[in-house]
Amino acid sequence: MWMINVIGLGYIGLPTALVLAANGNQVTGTDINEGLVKQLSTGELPFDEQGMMELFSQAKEQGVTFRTKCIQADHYIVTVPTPYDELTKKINPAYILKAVKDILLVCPAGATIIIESTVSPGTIEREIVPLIKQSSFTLEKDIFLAHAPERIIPGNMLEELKNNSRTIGANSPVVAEKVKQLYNTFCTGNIVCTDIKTAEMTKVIENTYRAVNIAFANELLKISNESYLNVYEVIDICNQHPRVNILQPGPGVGGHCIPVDPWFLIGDFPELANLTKCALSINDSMTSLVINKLEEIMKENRIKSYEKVGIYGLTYKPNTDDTRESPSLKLINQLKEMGREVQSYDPMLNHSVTENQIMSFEAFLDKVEVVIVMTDHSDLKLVTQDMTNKIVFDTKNSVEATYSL
Ligand code: SAJ
Repeated sequence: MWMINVIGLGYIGLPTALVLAANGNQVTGTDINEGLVKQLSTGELPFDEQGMMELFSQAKEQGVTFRTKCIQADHYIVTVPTPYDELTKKINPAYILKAVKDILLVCPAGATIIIESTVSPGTIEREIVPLIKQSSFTLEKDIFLAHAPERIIPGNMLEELKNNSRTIGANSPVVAEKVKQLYNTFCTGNIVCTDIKTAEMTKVIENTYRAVNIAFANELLKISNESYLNVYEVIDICNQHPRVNILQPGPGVGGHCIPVDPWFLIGDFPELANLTKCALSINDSMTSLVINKLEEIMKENRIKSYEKVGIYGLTYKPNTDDTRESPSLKLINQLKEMGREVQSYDPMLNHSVTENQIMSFEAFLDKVEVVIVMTDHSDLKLVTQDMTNKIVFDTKNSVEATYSL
């Protein structure tokens, strides 16, 4: 049995803490958010994921606990956010540094600190190693470091946590092997061991790869529109080729990872990461494309008031309640800056995340003439027939619509 303290109980840390506990480890989850710790201690989950309640019950049976402070443990797993600096676009490691400092105040000699948070290549060497050197511990003698970047996707987290292959980076093969054994307590996927900097690089690249490929699909959409071609048909046909797999265009890229991680590369290598920089600007430009198309639709249908426009879907992807960096919220904000207020609705949200958000679908439909589909929730298929007398502008190619992107 491993004694583990997971620090940062967000979208990654919480499921990780629960799955470790459910698989027989002694786990304490730590978060600075007192409210969250209270909520978890009373048996309530802060967000929903398929199978999460059942996993929570198993973890509780195995004695998982929650605290606002780090505790003494053999292994620390750091899953705090790593935002980027708005100005320099470089990684802002403040949360990881705070977590590691807190750990160093309580950890016993022999402990291993595993960073799961995404970091740009070289961050651990540059930022975390000096913290350990300043402490009373000697690195690689009585404190060990590893990087185990997470790979799970919101919406299918628990499946992916268990089945995905993953990477463990440690500068000593012995440490890597030990951390691999820890992850083997719940992960059935292939676990590859490498050094820390390679592990850091692979994680950032995985998300950059996806950002660049989505940008290609988005560029293809613009070119196809200009050529009066159906981009979805073009992509479908191209993807019949055994070595072609083009992604889907859409109204922009959301989530905490794909629109954020590539900036770490651009921030560190501004002269070299040109393709990445261009890809992100293409993805960002999709908001304006939606607005231009909306203007055309309104003109064509003689709709004057933006109050008659409603956005269906506020989350960044279907069937979750996750709105981080959501293209819908970017669209609403950009319209607002232009002095245009629109309505919105999301069947996955029971709390308000923006102004003019209507909580009932009927009330939403009553108010609007144009529905912009921004997220293809499964619920959409069930309500399509209710929208027959509306102008439907589908940015996700998911329903029969009057207009597509
Ligand atoms: N999107 C498109 N076109 C596509 C696919 C996605 O426009 O063909 C958009 C989505 O609508 C969404 C955004 O991209 O707005 C991102 O969604 P996603 O489902 O591709 O990815 P995330 O951000 O939920 O999760 C990613 C995953 N990384 C990769 O697939 C390489 C996940 O495995 C990572 O764990 C996660 O980032 C992370 O935390 O790094």
